[in-house]
Amino acid sequence: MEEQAIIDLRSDTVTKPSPEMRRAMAEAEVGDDVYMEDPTVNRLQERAAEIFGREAALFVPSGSMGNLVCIKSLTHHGNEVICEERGHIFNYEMGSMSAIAGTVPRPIYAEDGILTWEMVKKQIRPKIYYRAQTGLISLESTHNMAGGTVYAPQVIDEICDNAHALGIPVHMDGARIFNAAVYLNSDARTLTAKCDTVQFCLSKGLGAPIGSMVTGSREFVEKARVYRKMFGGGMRQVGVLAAAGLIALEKGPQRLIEDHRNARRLAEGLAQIPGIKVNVAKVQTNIVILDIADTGMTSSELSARLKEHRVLANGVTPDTMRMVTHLDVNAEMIEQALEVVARVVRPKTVGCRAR
Ligand code: TLP
Repeated sequence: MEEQAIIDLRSDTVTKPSPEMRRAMAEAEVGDDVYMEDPTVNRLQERAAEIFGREAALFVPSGSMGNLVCIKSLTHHGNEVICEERGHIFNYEMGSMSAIAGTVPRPIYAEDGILTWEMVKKQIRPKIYYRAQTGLISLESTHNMAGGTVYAPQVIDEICDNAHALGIPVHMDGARIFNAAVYLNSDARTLTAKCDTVQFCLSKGLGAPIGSMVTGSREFVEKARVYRKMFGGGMRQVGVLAAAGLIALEKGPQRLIEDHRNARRLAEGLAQIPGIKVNVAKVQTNIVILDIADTGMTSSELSARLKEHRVLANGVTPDTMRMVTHLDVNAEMIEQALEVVARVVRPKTVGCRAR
């Protein structure tokens, strides 16, 4: 019997470049991008700026560096950055907003990860010289660890209008902004129109092997280019990667709807398995967060058991796990994964774990 393929639900970062991307990479026209002479990178940057309706864009090696150059470009040392408590910039970027940008996170917990102006305004520091100043508000859409949740455009606009009236810029960690756009049947430009800067990833659901873009005003991008170089992110004949990025940007968004469909089916199936709790109604895009507390296993135990059956998924906390759909997981694999989970979470283990 043929061995079952690995079903990798750890993240949409695991996607592999398509044959079309590999061909484009092999044939890419290149130059030295530190001299801004790589024609493929220049094309990618122009296209990203156009799609987002901005003056300019910059190719960066990762989403983390993209967020960091935005934070660094928009703030001063000692400033506070308002963000959501489970947000990526606060939890998964190695403390770089403090270690490198010299800022202090001011996290706020929000149901579903979605901040509102009501919540944010209470955390804005008064304009008194002896208090650290609020330098930036950072939003995340979709919100990864809250389960791929999406900001309604009015909520973003309200935060931006009020923040701008106080002279505070707003950054969008839009690693998965195209998933948000697909969910809302809108477009990335409309959703982020009022944000000062946007970071989005080419390398997640869009399918490129590497890379993110930051976009905003020309003045911002000039600063961001300086900081990218300072952080070691100046790249040379990187058109080989930008070529894949261009395909990701043009073709990636169209198929995200499939990932969303698969995630919903996954959530529905998981919700039927005794011991697993999933709020199916809250699954909007390609991320499913499941509560496994009643399975009698910790997330690392369950991860290990699933791996024995060639299904990969990571824990978020001991009691919760995340499963992410993407272009290398099809509907059939979702059904197979559900069978594996149902087999591994045996009813007799349910409720057995001492809590
Ligand atoms: N997220 C990764 C992990 O780091 C958690 C994942 O598997 O989802 N913003 C958001 C909202 C992200 O989800 C990520 C990556 C990033 C930024 C950073 O992107 P990279 O990994 O390119 O630095």
